[in-house]
Amino acid sequence: VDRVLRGRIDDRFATVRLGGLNMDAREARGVRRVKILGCGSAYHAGMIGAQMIEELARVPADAEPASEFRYRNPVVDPDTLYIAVSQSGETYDTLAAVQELRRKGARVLGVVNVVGSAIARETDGGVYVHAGPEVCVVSTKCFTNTAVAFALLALHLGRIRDLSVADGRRIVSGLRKLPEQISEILAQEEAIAKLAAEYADARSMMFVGRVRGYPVAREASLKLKEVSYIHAEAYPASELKHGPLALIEPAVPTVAVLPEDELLEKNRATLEEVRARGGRILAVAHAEQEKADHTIVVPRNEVELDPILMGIPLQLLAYHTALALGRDIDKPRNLAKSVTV
Ligand code: F1P
Repeated sequence: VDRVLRGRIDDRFATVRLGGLNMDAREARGVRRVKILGCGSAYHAGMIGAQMIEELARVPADAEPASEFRYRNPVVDPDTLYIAVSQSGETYDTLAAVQELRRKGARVLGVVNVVGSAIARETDGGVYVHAGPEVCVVSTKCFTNTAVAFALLALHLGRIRDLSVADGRRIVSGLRKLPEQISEILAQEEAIAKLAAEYADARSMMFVGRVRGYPVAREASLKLKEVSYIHAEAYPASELKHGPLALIEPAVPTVAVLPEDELLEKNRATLEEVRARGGRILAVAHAEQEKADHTIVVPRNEVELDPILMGIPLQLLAYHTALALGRDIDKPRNLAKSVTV
């Protein structure tokens, strides 16, 4: 995270320098919509990015799996800024979406880790996330750094368009706190390993979150699936009552992501619904949750940055669950480093 922030923040003016965007202020003001495309963890980081861009720059934004986008003959809109996200920069579905968009005259930026990769070369500009090599197949630090890169991009667009200096300062000081806070979370590894051993008997796991918590829930469920092979579902918390509550029982614990935003009370009500059905609950929150069986407490920052912090303990949870089950974490079955077909 230090690396993605380094040299990019101007504290005095609460602005960021993203030289590689190749987009001047006039062009940035002309963006009417942002569409973010990626696969797997990159798609989930893109969901976080879309929320940040809506919140901080007030531009309508959404994310879609690149693999879906490329097959559905999408309407390509000249006033939409397209952003392709990829750790490897080689994922074929994402690359194909970029090539198709550019053929149709769209502006496409990349948020990419590997410098000089195919997606980095094919896009009009972008932000490198500087996460270093992902030594294992699954994306972890790159997911976190991509979310930070999106916070920078959202701040940049926001300062050009709508965001007040005061809000800019608030976000900048939050970004500055991240590396130390992440170290605090990593220092809880032993306790998280114990929790992982406790929940490793799960038949399936349910991950829930609302708005800022939802992309984190999705990514946490993907991480668990990828490395532990435990079946996991992720739902927006309000969708639980539209069917999936039927799955809740003691063998199906719920992991709830609870940012401390205006939805916290609603989220606590969800915990009650799960509890009433006999489900165990592991919460990720900024304070102990009495409705949960266990809480992993993460440091407070600006709520907009919560998705960055809250994903990290759940990456550790997936890792230690896989370890407890004796899985080969660095070579998970059926997962390629980059999917190039
Ligand atoms: C996308 C991705 C990863 C996943 C695995 C397969 O890769 O879905 O998120 O962990 O490596 O590919 P990328 O486009 O971000 O390189």
